[in-house]
Amino acid sequence: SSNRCLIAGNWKMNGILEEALEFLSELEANPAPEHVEVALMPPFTLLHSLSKPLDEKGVRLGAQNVYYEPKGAFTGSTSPMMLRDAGCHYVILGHSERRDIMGETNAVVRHKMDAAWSAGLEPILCIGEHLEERESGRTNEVLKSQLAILADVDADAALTIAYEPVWAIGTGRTASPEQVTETHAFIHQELQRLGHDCRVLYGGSVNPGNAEALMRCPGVEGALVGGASLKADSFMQIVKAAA
Ligand code: G2H
Repeated sequence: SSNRCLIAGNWKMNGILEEALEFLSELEANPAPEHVEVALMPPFTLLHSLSKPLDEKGVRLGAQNVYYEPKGAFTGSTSPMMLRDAGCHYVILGHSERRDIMGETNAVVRHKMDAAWSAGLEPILCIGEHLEERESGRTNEVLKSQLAILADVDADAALTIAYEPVWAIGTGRTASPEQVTETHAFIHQELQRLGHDCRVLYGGSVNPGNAEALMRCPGVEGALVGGASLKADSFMQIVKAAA
């Protein structure tokens, strides 16, 4: 269903002000089709400066992480209210880079989701299996345990899921349409069992060349785009492929 479709750009640890301004000026030439929602997750340092110009272009703002405490002596951390104050609608949580590099557990991710909801943010919860998990037939088991943190969450909580197979992230290797269709069907089934009807995005080396085939897969309602979101031109090509 196209009005549920979201294309979100995750800049990860990339982007200084000069590059962000160039991105904005290139957006002028590439307006988004009306029935696709577009969002951008730049680093924290760019949130305040991008909030107004992105809003004027109908692009929603998001952050890539948040801390679960509301304020206080937590050097280096950012609270959910700070993100709201900077104009964020979304916050990415549970990205595999944070799980694998920063050691975030499902319990920490759930704690952050609760904090995000209390500040009015919409989490984009990332889930996904590692290569050895897929190869040993444990994909569904891993996804099920990552989704289990939603067990006692209100059915109407604002939430988007992003399925990102870890072996397809930044590797240039994408899941095949068959793998994506099969895995998204499992995720939707699991969400339904848990009482949630939320949007499920695909992420992992999405680019202008493969976006159309991926976005056509049943159960795929948008994309979380990393590398290809750094340039407005390729990002907007992906947005158009989803239209
Ligand atoms: C997956 C994705 C965005 P990339 O992490 O979250 O990144 O498109 O570079 O694989």
